[in-house]
Amino acid sequence: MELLENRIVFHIDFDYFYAQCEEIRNPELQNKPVCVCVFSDRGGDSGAIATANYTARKFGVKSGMPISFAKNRLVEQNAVFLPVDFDYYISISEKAMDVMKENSDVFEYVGKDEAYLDVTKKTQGNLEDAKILAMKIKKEIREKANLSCSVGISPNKLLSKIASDFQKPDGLTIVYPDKINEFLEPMKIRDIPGIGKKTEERFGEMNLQTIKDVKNLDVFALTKEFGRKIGTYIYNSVRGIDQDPVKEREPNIQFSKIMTLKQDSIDFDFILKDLKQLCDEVYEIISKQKKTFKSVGIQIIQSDLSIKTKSKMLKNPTSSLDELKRHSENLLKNILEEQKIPIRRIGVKVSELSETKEQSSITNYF
Ligand code: DCP
Ligand code: CA
Ligand code: CA
Repeated sequence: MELLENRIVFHIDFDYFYAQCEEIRNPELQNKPVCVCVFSDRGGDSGAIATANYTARKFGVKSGMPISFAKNRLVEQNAVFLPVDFDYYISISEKAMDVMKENSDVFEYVGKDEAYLDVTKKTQGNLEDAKILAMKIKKEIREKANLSCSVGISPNKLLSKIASDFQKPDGLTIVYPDKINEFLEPMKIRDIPGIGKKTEERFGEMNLQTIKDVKNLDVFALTKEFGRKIGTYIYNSVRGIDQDPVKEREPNIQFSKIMTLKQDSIDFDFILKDLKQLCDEVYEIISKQKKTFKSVGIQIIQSDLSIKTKSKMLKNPTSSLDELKRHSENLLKNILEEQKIPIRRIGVKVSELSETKEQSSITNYF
């Protein structure tokens, strides 16, 4: 068997992703605090901050915070609050993902703004070559997608994930095999991916704060406290041990189906028939692949061939055909309200996909 300790794994994560995309679209935003918001249906400022640029973060704005809190923290800062635009972020993400894919032996897509790359063969296991490759990837992502990202380099996914977060934004952190303990020990337990607030609190009750502190517990104590699976995970993680291979996984961000109407039309009932059929077809694909979706969109191509899209972010992920039809129907109604040019083609899209039954990722246990 190949020695897993001799691997070179990158974790690459885009910096303040949604907010950076907004800055790319409108460079004037760069010097201002920028908050990207998920506004809820209730209107006004109800909803949460998806992310904010680093200027806004200086004022304490964080992902998940209510929009009204963020507004309070940013009064008189000339801050900008924008609604999320997933389609746009995905188009930028795809360009950057292509760069990473081309530059890896094995490419594992994790989400819109991050991926793991196994580059052991490409770099012949040499960390200096790996550093040069990482700089090349950063440069190419900057050129092709205009995007800054942070890279973590180490022998495994766990350490690289922690390392990519270590010097953000625009970071590049290498964890050399003989410096693993030095790197990990001063960190908070919470810095281990998958360790949530509850687990941190339980360690707090035992008066353990840092990763070094946790190393005083043997594997029996840990499994007794957290169960075999999580206990072993923590035991290994605090020692920088992670055997999980980088698994080939392509972005699977969205599914869509599109068809041409029998004749150009702006008639709701006429178009609805086709729309429902498209929903059935999209549903068939995603149910086969056991996916849930959290966003529904429709696209129309008008008789002058120009394109319009509308989408709706749902509160919770779902795999229901009824919901897919209901939301698509509403979006169609919505579009037709202001539609003057006849529609030639119509499409349905689901995105924000996840596995129906979350895979056995450790994070699910916390
Ligand atoms: N996101 C969200 N809601 C959250 C957390 C994140 O909608 N509670 C979205 C917006 C982020 C994107 O996911 O731009 C990526 O999340 P990250 O945790 O990687 O954070 P950022 O990329 O925004 O910032 P950074 O990686 O620079 O810390
Ligand atoms: Ca990020
Ligand atoms: Ca991320």
